[in-house]
Amino acid sequence: LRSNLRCLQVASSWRAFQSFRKSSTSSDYIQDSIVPTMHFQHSLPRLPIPKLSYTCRRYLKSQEPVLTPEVYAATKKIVQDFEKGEGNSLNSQLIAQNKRNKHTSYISGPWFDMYLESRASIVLNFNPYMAYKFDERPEYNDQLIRSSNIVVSAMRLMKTLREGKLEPEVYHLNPKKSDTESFRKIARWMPQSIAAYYAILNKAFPLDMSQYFRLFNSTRVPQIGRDELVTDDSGRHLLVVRNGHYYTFDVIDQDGSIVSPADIQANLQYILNDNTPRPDAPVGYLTAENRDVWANVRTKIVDTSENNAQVMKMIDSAVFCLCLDDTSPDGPEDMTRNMLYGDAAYRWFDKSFQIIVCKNGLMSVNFEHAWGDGVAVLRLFNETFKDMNERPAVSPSSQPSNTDPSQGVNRLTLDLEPGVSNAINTARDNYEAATSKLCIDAYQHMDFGKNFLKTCKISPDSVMQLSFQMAYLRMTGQVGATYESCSTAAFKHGRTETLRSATQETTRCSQAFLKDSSASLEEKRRLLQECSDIHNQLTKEAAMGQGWDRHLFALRTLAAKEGKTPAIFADPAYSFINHIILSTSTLSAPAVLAGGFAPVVPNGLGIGYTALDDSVGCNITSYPDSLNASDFVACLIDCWKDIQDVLSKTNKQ
Ligand code: BUJ
Repeated sequence: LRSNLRCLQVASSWRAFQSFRKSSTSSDYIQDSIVPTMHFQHSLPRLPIPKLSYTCRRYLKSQEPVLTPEVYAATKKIVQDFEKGEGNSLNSQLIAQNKRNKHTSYISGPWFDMYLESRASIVLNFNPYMAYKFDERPEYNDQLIRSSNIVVSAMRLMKTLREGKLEPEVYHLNPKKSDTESFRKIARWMPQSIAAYYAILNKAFPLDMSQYFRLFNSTRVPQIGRDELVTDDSGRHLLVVRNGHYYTFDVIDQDGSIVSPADIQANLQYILNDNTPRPDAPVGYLTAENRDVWANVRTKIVDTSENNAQVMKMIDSAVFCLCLDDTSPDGPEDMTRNMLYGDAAYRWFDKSFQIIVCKNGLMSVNFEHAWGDGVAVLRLFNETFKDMNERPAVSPSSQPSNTDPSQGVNRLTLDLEPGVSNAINTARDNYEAATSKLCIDAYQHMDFGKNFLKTCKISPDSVMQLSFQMAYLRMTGQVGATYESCSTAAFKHGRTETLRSATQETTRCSQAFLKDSSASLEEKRRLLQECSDIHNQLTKEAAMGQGWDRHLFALRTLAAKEGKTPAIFADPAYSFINHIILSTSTLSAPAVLAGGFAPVVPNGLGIGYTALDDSVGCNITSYPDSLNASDFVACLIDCWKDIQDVLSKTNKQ
């Protein structure tokens, strides 16, 4: 019932979202796709529930490298019993429930709950960031120019999306065949009920776009026990945060058109020139608090006055949050500190996304994770970057309009009771304590990249993942539980699957690369190939929804609802493999300068990485209880050199 209700909510929000239509000039759009945005959505394939026997087999395969043989034997017995007994009946229930809920995926509900029920601060624990490359035209990196342009480009994207003119997101396996006009012309005439099948037959995989309606006008609102995602697309204003002050002004006019860029520029200039001193208790810190604490304080704020209730409504319904930082991050560590968290007097972490623009023009997206995943945010990222480059709304010679910005810009003020100010001070102390512990190091290795690895017929991602295993083994003598995020957006309401990249193969290979190993060059080359082969297989499986993590997670959730904890989940080995030491995620897009996230456990590492044509790079975070990020980077560089050495020597032979 709960999941049905949620679906109704989603459907009605989507209808309201689409009803926002109005004829505007073509400069208000980033594109006019001949295939409507949601054309494939209705016929997307459903996320499969893997066979229980496959899940058990895959789970045991992932456990093998992290457990001792004795512990593994005990876990194997528990898993076999689960498969024959309790697991079997839970799985039948899951299958039946899934059949009754054809509009969604079996993971969607539990995954929203996982995020929204967590009471931990969303800062460091959930929100990641992605940084944009600088504009190649230095004069466009001026803070006012860049922020005016990103606002207009984001609004163009919002309008394009809402009017169904945004190209559907499609992963083209064979772009020459399907990323073509003729494919689009045929696809648009296909009835929506079969359009995705047609695309898939052409090796074009349409991706789920159900998350997109939460890109704009959306906020995670703290509530006791479980937060709520709120989308109010009647909001026409932008939220701007600077120096503890919160401002709004309209970026969409009453007719639904984008406000003139000159007016937007004038309003942003006005905010940048505002010298009002920083308040003693900036409310932004609260959005980084424990969620129950924040929920209680927020209720107090809202109950204090009608003005406060209105202010909160304005914040929640704003199109997005623009953070105008007074900093100029210098170097990768400084950038990650600024963009992953920064000064919370310049943030509202609950918004679906914040765009942070620094004094030196460095710009990032920091996003709340409950509503959506990397695919939707990357689309926002890529489209806005492209639009700002190709069709910047303002240029260094543009003059802000001479309308009076004090009429359009609202500085929001809250009536804060002493209890609330105290809560903000505590929130600030907690924030400083948590964020100051984070260690960060990043490195770009210029000696090889995808091009070289492809000539060796080795999967670049497998080399990256193997290098993490090697470095961890060299530093600790152990195999750490490892998570590689993999999108399952090729399925209706798919989210992510975990690719368990620590395998028997990576362990064998990492051991063979230890300094005291007697493995020959050929032996090492063969082991590298084995790692690549198994990694390719695991990648395909995860992307097809054939991992074990989400399936077991759904079964565990189902059992918990009945007050049961089957032995497989009480087994310490299950907790062990889910205490993620190496949390990894990768991104490579032309617009991306860098990105990052914090470790998910105190003794773990957060590893953002990229494999580019001629270089590989990583951005690593750690806490004091774990391996240090910089030590790990140093060891990683040695591993990359050793792998390259073996590959180049054996490639020549
Ligand atoms: O897996 C999931 O469900 C969501 C994951 C969660 N987690 C981050 C914990 C793995 N979320 C994502 O994967 C989204 C992450 C978005 C940021 C990715 C950053 C990648 C940065 C690469 C660039 C580093 C290059 C530095 C070079 C100096």
